[in-house]
Amino acid sequence: MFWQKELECMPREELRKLQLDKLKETVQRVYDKVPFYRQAFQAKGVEPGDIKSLEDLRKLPFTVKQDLRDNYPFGLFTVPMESIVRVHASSGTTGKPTVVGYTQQDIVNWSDQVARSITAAGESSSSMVQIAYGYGLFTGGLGFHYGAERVGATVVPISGGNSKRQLMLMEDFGTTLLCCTPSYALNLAEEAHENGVDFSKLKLKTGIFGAEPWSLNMRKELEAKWGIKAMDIYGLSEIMGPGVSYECICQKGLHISEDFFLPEIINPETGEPLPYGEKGELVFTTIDKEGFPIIRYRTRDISILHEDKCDCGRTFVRMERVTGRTDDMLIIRGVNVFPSQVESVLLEIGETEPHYQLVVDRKGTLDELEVWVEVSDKMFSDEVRRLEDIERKLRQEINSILGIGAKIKLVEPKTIPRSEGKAKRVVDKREI
Ligand code: DLL
Repeated sequence: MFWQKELECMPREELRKLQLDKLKETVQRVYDKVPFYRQAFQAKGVEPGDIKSLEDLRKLPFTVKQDLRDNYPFGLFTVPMESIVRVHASSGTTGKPTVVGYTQQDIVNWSDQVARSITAAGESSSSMVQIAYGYGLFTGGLGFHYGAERVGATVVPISGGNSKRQLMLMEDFGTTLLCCTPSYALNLAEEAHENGVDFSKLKLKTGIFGAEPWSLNMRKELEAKWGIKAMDIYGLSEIMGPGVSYECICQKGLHISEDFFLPEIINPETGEPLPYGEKGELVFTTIDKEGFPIIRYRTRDISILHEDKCDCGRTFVRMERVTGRTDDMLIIRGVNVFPSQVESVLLEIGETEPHYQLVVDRKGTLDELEVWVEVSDKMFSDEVRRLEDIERKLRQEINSILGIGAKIKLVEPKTIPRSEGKAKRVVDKREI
């Protein structure tokens, strides 16, 4: 068992003391070692000595993704390169990737965080863990790998893709825990079905899914299809990787490893911190990272924090599942639309397949939203009336949830590209 009870269940007063000590140390260190931070602090008229309480955190400037790019590749590291044992990077859509670095101790801490997540999901040293997150510069594969080894489980480091092989090993090795993106888990379930895999013979018990937004209805779908508990895990490379927060078996939000990270929710427009219970953009400060500490990093992810105690006994604050990113948000005819809202409707109605894509285009001056969604072979050969009925139902429901009209396009099975990692939910053809 890997259960850091003394930390994960620490009384909040004690935790706050620990956090403040660590915050002060981190702030002093970035100020001393990283010219970017010294300048940013000076521009805001703040010095390390001004941090006397956790509330003083809000005096510090934010860090954004562009700051990482401007200091590419290693400009924000606080230790000499000889102390860095690993780098990861995320590609982003344009230009240079953003690079992060870890010391030996950072890797130990990160492994502990992922080990906590695996334990909280109900898995243990007797688990057979199939890691189908991509290995490489992406933090998913190696992050889970070290965490599962830390738990003492048996690791199957298969990486993403090659579904037939995934399924063969899952059966032959008796995988109990599958780690991958929710969209790939869905894709695999479909292939298993098509290949006549006998689900009742599988030993699979748990999935730990993350790296992209997924709705509660998608959770239900994955739990039913596989006959497992589907747990959410959140993280980002700038902060650490997977395991920044994780679900326990209560499945009531994700516990943030608060002995390592200070979370805040801010109003994305004004940058003002918001109280617990209010929705906004997640911001993290790392307080125990050697290689690449980061101050008030704006994640662009939207969530809500809750401080009330969880039935599992953990005292760490919980964040609600991330429903989208401020930069994933589509603005269609002035209305904010998140792909996860559409996903939720499709799965709620349940008459189509769970594979979908939002296609946005501009006709003249007007934005148009099309929701492409697959229907089964059998349904495709059904009466036209039936298909029209489904279309109408979806149109009405999406209209009432989003507040804008969308065209529904029912497409044949396998029309929508399958993902092996993060799914591409939006095709935006507008030229703005
Ligand atoms: O996706 C780390 C990770 C790997 C998390 C495996 C969980 C499992 P990045 O590639 O840097 O890191 O992407 C980070 O992915 O800011 C969110 O927008 C999104 N994301 C990650 N986990 C979740 C989740 C990894 N559980 C970005 N729900 C983050 C929703 C998520 N979005």
